[in-house]
Amino acid sequence: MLKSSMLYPQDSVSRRAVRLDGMWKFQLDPNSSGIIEGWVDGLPDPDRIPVPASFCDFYTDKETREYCGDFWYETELYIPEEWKGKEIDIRFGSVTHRAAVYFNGVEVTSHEGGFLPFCARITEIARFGVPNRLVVLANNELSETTLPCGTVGTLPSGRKIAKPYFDFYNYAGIQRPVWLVATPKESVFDFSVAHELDGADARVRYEVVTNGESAVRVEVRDEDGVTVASADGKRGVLPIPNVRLWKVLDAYLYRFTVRILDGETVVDEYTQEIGVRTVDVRDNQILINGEPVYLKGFGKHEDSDIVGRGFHIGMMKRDFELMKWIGANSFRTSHYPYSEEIYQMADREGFLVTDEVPAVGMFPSLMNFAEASTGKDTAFFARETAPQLQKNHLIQIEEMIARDKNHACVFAWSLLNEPDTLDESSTVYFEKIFDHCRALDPQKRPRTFSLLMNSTPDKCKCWQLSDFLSLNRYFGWYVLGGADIESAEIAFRKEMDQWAELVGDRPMVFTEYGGDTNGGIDKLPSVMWSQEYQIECLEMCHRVFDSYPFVKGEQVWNFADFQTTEGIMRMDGNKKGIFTRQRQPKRAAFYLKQRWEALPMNFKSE
Ligand code: BDP
Repeated sequence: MLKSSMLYPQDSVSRRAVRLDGMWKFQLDPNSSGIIEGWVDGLPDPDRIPVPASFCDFYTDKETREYCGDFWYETELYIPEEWKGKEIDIRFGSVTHRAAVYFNGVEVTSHEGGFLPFCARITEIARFGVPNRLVVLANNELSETTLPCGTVGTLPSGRKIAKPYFDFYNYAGIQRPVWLVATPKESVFDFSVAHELDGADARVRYEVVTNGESAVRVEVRDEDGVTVASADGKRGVLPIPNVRLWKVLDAYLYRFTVRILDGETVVDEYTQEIGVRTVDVRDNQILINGEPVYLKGFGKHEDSDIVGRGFHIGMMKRDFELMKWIGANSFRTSHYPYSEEIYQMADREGFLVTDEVPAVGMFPSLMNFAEASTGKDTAFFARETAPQLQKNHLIQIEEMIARDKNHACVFAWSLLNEPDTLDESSTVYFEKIFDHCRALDPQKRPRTFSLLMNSTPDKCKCWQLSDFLSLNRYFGWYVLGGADIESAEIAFRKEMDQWAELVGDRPMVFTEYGGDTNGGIDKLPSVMWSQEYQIECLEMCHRVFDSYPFVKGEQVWNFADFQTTEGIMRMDGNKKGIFTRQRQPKRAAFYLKQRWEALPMNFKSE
């Protein structure tokens, strides 16, 4: 059961939501002495940094950028007198990777996991008319029991450094918006919708959770504000005659309003946009509203200059414009649930989103992307850390589904990225994860996970759990790159022939493929890292995809270059972007645009 409501903050007749973003006090706590020294009552020697943002890339010294351990934030806020009698919360879009929150010196909540929201209820200790002190103790250490997985190293000087089991930089901080929220004592805690189509009509099955017994009424309005359906009660079915469906790249959003009523008086009102659409996987096809869709798009990251993983509304807008320009229709939130604002935009733009939980690094190697092809025997899920890891994994799936379940854009859940699948212990671990997801999702969307190179058809013990298969494959890059690309294609086809024997009626989507490319290097003839080679590598992969009818999607790795841990495999970050980190096209972007604009939405099912 969730500790707090996951509903996105909003103003309504009964609610108020105020952003607390801006310059906050900030201080590192390398000895973890802040609690004993009373920092909960105010930071002794703070700097000031922006919220939301990762703290790392503001600084010019390595120690601060690479800092690993406890760190603190502080701000001051006023609570309006008119809010007396309401429940008051501080809502964090996320704090990476964990946080304890202190309000006026009292611990009000703590939260594990860096990519999902949580609330701190402050009603009892809120002061009106005087400043209130909000202090957050955050921590960015990784371990094998937390998501994502990694460990902490110690340098000779005693300084801790992050050792992620994944390549993206371990950005941390208050990376998403923070809100001060007022809700009535009796309020809407949660709601869900699920859709069925019947000819030209739809039925929206709904369920509302409130914290009281007062009557509930729900209403659906179209984009012109006309009420098209309404019903009384906490659960029921709303018939929408002549429905305008949410379609891929042709979104239509109804407004779904829940009201708690005391007679005719509105006690609470909450409104969210919903798209009416169905999702099915059948006969090697991914079906939206019964119509086959071929996925074109990317694995992405929340990553940009200076603010790191911090939510940046301008960057979000630019990314969607680039995705529309290039002819994409989908993306995966690799490797963690993204900011909520991004799903709202995907709903509006009609993009399909595979929503991924931060289950990455679940493979026993510090550099899984480098050792992907060694195929050595491992058993990550047989370790003694696995039960605790699984507990956290299940909680984060619950929080992710609670947060994102009503988004039309979310058509699938990705439950792991490149985990160990070679040992029986993986199957045991996975089954619980997949069952939990199915049980929690009111729309019973397809579940998948991205298979590492060594999860081959003959060795992988878990692929059967996926409703559609997701493959990460680097033929032509990590495997047989450069002058060997001809052999890469042969090896790729050999593996695909084996899959063809196995997949049955399941579709397959490529969730990663491509190669590192320096946007400044042009070479004739091509060499690895040149822009020309990136195109050749993609072309080779596409030739392979196009020869297998059950391949129903291609999501290139990555949308844009992104920052990583330093290493000999990375030149100031991962350069597999089709766009640079500054969101300008590499040559491959024009090639992809040409291909994707030519592929019909129902490619291979025409
Ligand atoms: C895969 C990972 C991804 C890496 C990518 C790469 O899923 O996070 O960035 O390879 O090596 O192993 O570029």
